[in-house]
Amino acid sequence: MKISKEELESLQLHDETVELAANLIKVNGYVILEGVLPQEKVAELWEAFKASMDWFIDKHGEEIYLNKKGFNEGTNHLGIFLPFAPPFNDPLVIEHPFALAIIDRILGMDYAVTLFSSNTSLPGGKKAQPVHPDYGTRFGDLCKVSLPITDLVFNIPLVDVHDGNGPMEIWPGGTHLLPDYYYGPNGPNPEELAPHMHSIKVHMPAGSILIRDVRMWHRGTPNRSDEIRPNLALIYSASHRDNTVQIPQETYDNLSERAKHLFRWQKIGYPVIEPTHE
Ligand SMILES: O=C(O)CCC(=O)C(=O)O
Repeated sequence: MKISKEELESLQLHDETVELAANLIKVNGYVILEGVLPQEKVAELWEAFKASMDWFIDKHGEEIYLNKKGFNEGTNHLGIFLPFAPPFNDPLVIEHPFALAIIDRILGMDYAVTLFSSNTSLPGGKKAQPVHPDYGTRFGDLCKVSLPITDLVFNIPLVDVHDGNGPMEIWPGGTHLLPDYYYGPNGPNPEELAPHMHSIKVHMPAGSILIRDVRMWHRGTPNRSDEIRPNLALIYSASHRDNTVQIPQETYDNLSERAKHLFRWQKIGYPVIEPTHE
C-alpha cells in the first residue's frame, strides 16, 4: 500500500487506511506499507546493523560455516537477535504509530512484543530456505479448526529488496487460515504443496513496513548480489511466549508508556546482549 503524504507527515493513518491494511492481513496474510521510514532513519539503522553483522560474522561465522553444505545449510540465511539499544530500539521501530494502529485493530490493545531480532540473506546463498510458517501448531493434532490471528511479524527491510538480493517469497491468501494442526509435524508438508501453489517474491523499498501473520508460509531466497539484505524482525503477540529480550532498567524506565506495555514480558533489569544467533 502507498501511504499519503499527509499521513506520512502527521505519522497518523486515516481510519480507512487502517481498516484496509487490517483487512488485507486478515484475508491475504500480509500487508506492505511502502517506504514509510525516513531515509535518514533507515541509513542510521543500516550502518548500525552492518556493524553488528560484521562483528557477529567475525566472532561466530566459522561455527555456522562448519557443515559441508555451506553457511546455514547453504541458504546463507542468518537470524540474529539484536541488542535492545539505539538505534534498534528507536520508537519508529518498536512502536511505529502506523504498525500499532493496524495491529491494535487485529489484536486489541493488550498484546506485547515477543521477538526482537533480524533476518538477513547474505550473499552467496546456494538454495532457498524450506517453505515454513514461523510458529507451529498451538494445540496439536487434535485441533482441526482455524484459530484467530494472534501473532504478527513486523519486518523493516534496510535495503531495497528486489529479485537480485534474496527477497522473501510468500504464499499469501490462505496459508495463515489453515486448521491449527496443519502447522504441526503431522499436517501437510508445505514443501510438497508450495510448488503447486501461487507465490510472490516480496519486492519493497528500504524502510517499508511488512506486517504478516506468523503462520503465512514463506521462505528466504538466495541473495545473488554482493551486499547483505537485512530485515529487522519483531513479533507482536496476543499471549505470552518464551522470549529473551534483555532490557536494562534505566532503558526500560525511559521508554514511552506504550513501549513499556509492549515490552512488559521481557527480562527487565538485565544488561543489553551482544548480537546473538537465533
Ligand atoms: O528472508 C527473510 O527475511 C525471511 C527469513 C525467514 O523466514 C526465516 O529465517 O525464518
